[in-house]
Amino acid sequence: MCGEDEMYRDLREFIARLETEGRLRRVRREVDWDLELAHVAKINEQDGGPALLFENVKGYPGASVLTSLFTAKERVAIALEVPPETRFLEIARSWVQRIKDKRIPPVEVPTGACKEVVETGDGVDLRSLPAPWFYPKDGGRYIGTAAYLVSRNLDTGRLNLGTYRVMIIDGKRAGIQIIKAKDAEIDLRGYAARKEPMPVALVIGGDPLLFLCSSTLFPLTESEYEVVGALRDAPMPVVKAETSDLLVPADAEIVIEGEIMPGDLLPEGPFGEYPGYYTGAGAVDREYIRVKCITHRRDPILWSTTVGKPITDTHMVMGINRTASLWNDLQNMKIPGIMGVYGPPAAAGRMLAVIQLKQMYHGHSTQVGLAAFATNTGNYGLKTVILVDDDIDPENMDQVMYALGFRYQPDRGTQILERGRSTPLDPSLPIEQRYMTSRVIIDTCIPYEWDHKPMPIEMDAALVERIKGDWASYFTAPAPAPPAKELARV
Ligand SMILES: Cc1cc2nc3c(=O)[nH]c(=O)nc-3n(C[C@H](O)[C@H](O)[C@H](O)COP(=O)(O)O)c2cc1C
Ligand SMILES: [Mn+2]
Repeated sequence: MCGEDEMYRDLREFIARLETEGRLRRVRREVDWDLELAHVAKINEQDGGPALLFENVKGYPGASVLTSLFTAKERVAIALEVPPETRFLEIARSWVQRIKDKRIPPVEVPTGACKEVVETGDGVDLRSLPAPWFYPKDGGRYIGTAAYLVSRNLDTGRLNLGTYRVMIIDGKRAGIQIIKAKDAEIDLRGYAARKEPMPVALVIGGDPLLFLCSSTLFPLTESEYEVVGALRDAPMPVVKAETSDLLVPADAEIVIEGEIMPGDLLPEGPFGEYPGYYTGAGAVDREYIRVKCITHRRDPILWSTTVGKPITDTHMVMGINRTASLWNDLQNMKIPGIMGVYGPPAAAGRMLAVIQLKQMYHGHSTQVGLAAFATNTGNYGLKTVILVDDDIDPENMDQVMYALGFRYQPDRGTQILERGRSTPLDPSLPIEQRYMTSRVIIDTCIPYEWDHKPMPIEMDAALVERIKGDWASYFTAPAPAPPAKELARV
């Protein structure tokens, strides 16, 4: 047990804190995993409701399902140990500062709560866990929506944590959507060359930061375990898996161990995804996990995120982690003058970003726009960068609209780039051609090179100070005395 107040050992400590503050409710009524559970969660989220812990899932005594954990900004802030009212951009700033030039490797411990129950051989059945069926046209029950896959790179030995959706095919097989060039897909290429299966562990639970980081675009060489360590300022306790030398978080809820055989495919999907549409091509043949062993807590909590139209968990999670990782990437490029980065959750933090800068030289704003697309984060599917001057708050949409309305000049301020890496989930692209996208820089900054810049209106600073210092007096002063003489009637 870590003991310090600064971090959550596991999902349960986080749940307990949320519950104490009225930010999580238990659902005790029986709920069907077949659509009902996900629909209750989604309706709750549309109303801005709390996190939900479903304790009575039909046919699954003893297990529960957690949803809507991160649909509210306040709960994201709490997971990152900043005050709940912290603005989104400031939560991201704290993330960027905490991992700057710091990595803390995990520490191996002998055993952990994730091993309370160990199922192998005939005992292995994915359907023994209460995986929800989310939307009517989904291809199956999705057990992995807030899960992360642990894999090892054969060349470097680096352990990767990546969130990729996982659908139950049958008791011992689960389809997984690892999009091309994601870290686990690159790991898989190494095993493909050797014609060997890749050992994997699909994990649910543990410190919520594990999930926030497993769904962040860190460079291929980085281990998410070490970034989580830096964010927590303490090493992540891990244990050896049962069937491989992979390391899994000791305090996880559920660990599904197995292997992926490169090139061996089965249909996965469709799934009602976060762009608000089912995945383009319906069911697609993909690699799948052959499950060998399942370990879990005695009363496991299956954490799930809702997907579909914004704003769901998925949008908030990507909103915060893409904002933080784009900002972190830009910071690593050492470009001066970047004051703030904001990836709005409604665009999942990743299709569009607003970047605030203090221009310092000719071409500075164009440099920042191009740099955003060249980062590890922005290279993957970022389509629109809106550049704003340093007096515009990128998180304040009225101010961004002001900049777009008054400072933006379409011919000068628009630069289109034609061929960038896309996400196959983007519904703005034809279904069969979704790996490449165009991009646009929308520059609302007043040009640096103008000799005659528009003159901004400012109040008289000394007067503002005097008025503020004496504010109450404007409302408490006695009524003015009546005039001495009655005014002559006209
Ligand atoms: C809820 C959620 C679901 C996601 N599902 C997928 C998915 O099915 N496939 C995928 O490639 N990426 C998915 N992502 C995005 C990846 O998690 C993200 O790109 C991450 O960087 C992958 O890890 P990696 O960089 O180690 O490959 C999802 C993200 C979230 C928040
Ligand atoms: Mn990674």
